[in-house]
Amino acid sequence: AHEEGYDSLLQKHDAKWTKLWKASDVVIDGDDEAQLALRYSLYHLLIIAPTHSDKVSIPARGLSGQVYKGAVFWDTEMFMLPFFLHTNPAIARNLVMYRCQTLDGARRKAAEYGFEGAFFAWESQDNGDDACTLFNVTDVFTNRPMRTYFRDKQVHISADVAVAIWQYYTFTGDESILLEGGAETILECARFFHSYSYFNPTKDRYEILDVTGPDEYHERVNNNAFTSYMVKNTLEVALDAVALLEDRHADDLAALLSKLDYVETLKQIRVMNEKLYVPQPGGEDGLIEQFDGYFRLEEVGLKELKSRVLIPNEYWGGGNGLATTTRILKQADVVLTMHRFKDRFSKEIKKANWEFYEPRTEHGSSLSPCVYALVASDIGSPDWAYPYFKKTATIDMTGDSKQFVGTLYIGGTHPAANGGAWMSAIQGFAGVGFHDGAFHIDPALPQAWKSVAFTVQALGQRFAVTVSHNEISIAALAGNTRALTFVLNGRSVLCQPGGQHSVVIKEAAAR
Ligand code: IFM
Repeated sequence: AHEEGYDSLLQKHDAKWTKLWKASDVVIDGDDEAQLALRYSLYHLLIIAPTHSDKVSIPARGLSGQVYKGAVFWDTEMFMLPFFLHTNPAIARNLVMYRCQTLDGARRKAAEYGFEGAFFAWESQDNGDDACTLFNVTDVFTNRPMRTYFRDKQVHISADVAVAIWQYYTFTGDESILLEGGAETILECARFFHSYSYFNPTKDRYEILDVTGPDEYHERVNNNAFTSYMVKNTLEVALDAVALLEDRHADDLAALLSKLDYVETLKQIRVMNEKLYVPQPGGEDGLIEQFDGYFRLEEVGLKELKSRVLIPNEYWGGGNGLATTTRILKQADVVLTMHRFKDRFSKEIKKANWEFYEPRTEHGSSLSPCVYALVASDIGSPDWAYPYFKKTATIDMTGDSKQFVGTLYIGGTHPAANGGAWMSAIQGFAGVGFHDGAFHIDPALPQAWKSVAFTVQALGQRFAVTVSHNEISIAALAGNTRALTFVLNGRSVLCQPGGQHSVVIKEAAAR
């Protein structure tokens, strides 16, 4: 470095950051505070992203401290991956490959619990082994370790991983990920769920029992909505991956099925996919019950529950926590299901569930507010979304987050919230989605925002997008080699290399 000299190093540094910001920046016109907070969030994601290796991923507190032992959670797949997929697919690939590289750790964990396939670590280390301890909360009343079931029962982690791999493939078209461990990982996750599931002969259906969903205050529940939808999605992507390989890489598929001894399993997975129970919106109110029996729990307001706290930082979950016997949830669960599977629910159903679950959500996890922002934007209520976006985007600027669970300090930076801030702005307010090979843009900007401009990419093609209250503009960026379809507020356009399109919109009215 000394030999190269300060000026040259500074120039290189500057060039690198310019390139990164060009791909990742989001420019908000009309809201300087949001602009600062969002850039701050993106900066944090960029400085901890593994650009150099596909054997590491991003831990839940980045590199800011020792809490969670530097381990990787579902935070990465669920809340950070979308930003990288849309802006920097090489990093997205590294994140996804980390899971493929740690498949053996997930196999070890499945075997340890007596299951088949791959059960990913709740707190994943370098080799995929689980850093999560069985007693990971200290009871503030007795000062004794408390049994929790994060490690044993948050099985949705294997679904989060499998679906992320497929998402990477559909977003980038990069089939190599499937051949380099992606397909194997997806199939092993599906196999895990088959072995974990219970076939209910009376109801002639598979069920996913004894799990802990995102809402960690209610452990070991049956038919948790989020978990069951994600498991179903895992089976679907496993079958999609098999169909794709059959079509395009038949020899690789045959070798994989034989290596994994998977021919029988594949048949079982097809049947399970047909017969898996996923909780549906019920009754006149259209609510999805978070898990079996949730509606029978005590109805109590958050304020009232807080007034029952005896010792600051006492844990609300576990066997006898304050929230355990009530309908108060730690973080978005059913509403996260509404976001992940937005096309499977009507606006009315999403609204009803948002309105029901929001007042009952403590937002005790930094992963929660952005989900409420996303679904509020999706139903055309950006002003409901805005405070949740702000909470997410400013979390590490204000320090306004939970700092202790029991006696454990859990402060530090919050990369999942940083990713959630990007999601709320781009997938929420700007209304960007990518599915079936096309970008869909249905904005619902908050009042304060005059416009938002950003870059997105998919299938190797990059575009500049500007969204205002009455117009969406897109422009293909230099280097594009093929056309991509955009559905802008319901109107379909084919954006050729070098192409530009604008459509006038009646914002939110279309939703
Ligand atoms: O992964 C999260 C979990 O959902 C809630 N507790 C903190 C974890 C790490 O951020």
